[in-house]
Amino acid sequence: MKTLTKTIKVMGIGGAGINVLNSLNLTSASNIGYLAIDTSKPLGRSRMNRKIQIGVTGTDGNPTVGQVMAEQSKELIDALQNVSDIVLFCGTGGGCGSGVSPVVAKLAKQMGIKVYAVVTFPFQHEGPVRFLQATQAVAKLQEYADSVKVILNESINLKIKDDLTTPLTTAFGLIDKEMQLEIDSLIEFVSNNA
Ligand SMILES: Nc1nc2c(ncn2[C@@H]2O[C@H](COP(=O)(O)OP(=O)(O)OP(=O)(O)O)[C@@H](O)[C@H]2O)c(=O)[nH]1
Ligand SMILES: [Mg+2]
Repeated sequence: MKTLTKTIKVMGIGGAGINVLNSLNLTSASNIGYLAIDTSKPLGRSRMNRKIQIGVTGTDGNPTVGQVMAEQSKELIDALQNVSDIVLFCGTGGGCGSGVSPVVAKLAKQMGIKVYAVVTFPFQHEGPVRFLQATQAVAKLQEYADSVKVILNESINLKIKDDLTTPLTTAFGLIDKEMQLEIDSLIEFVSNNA
């Protein structure tokens, strides 16, 4: 049964999150809001009218910096007021998505908001630091969010491994599509389940 009593925030966090947010098919439903969150420049690229810039210096790839920026952001708390459900997404492994997303999920949990996360996990070639940062971010999200869908970038690599000429942007494009499908079905699920 459809209900409009829910107020859903769809949040793209960090570079990858905002890329995906920019390519979503936006619904005009009045109870669904879209929000781009970043700690550095890419926010300028977002076509969302609602944006939160929670830092100016960037994170230098360090999730602890992203975490602190998120914890100090009053705007972030304001954005969670009167929200019943959040669908958040990012690429883990860097500083913004990995640092900010768990803070959003934790705050939301404290406020009684349901959180559904969709995240990517870095390619092996991105190295051990990103791997560790991603692992820690996913663990934190699993602690606070109601559901966490992890899309392994490597799984896309498997699909295209025979074509060594496939550029990274093509791989990211495929991953973005997979994220979009997950996000769309979560929005539908949340909208249709009172
Ligand atoms: N699907 C997809 N994944 C991306 C894209 N760009 C980067 N990634 C992946 O997402 C991870 C995080 O990258 P970003 O989103 O750029 O990082 P960030 O969260 O903005 O963090 P910082 O820039 O380090 O503060 C990377 O390690 C990649 O695995 C993209 O355009 N699409
Ligand atoms: Mg970034």
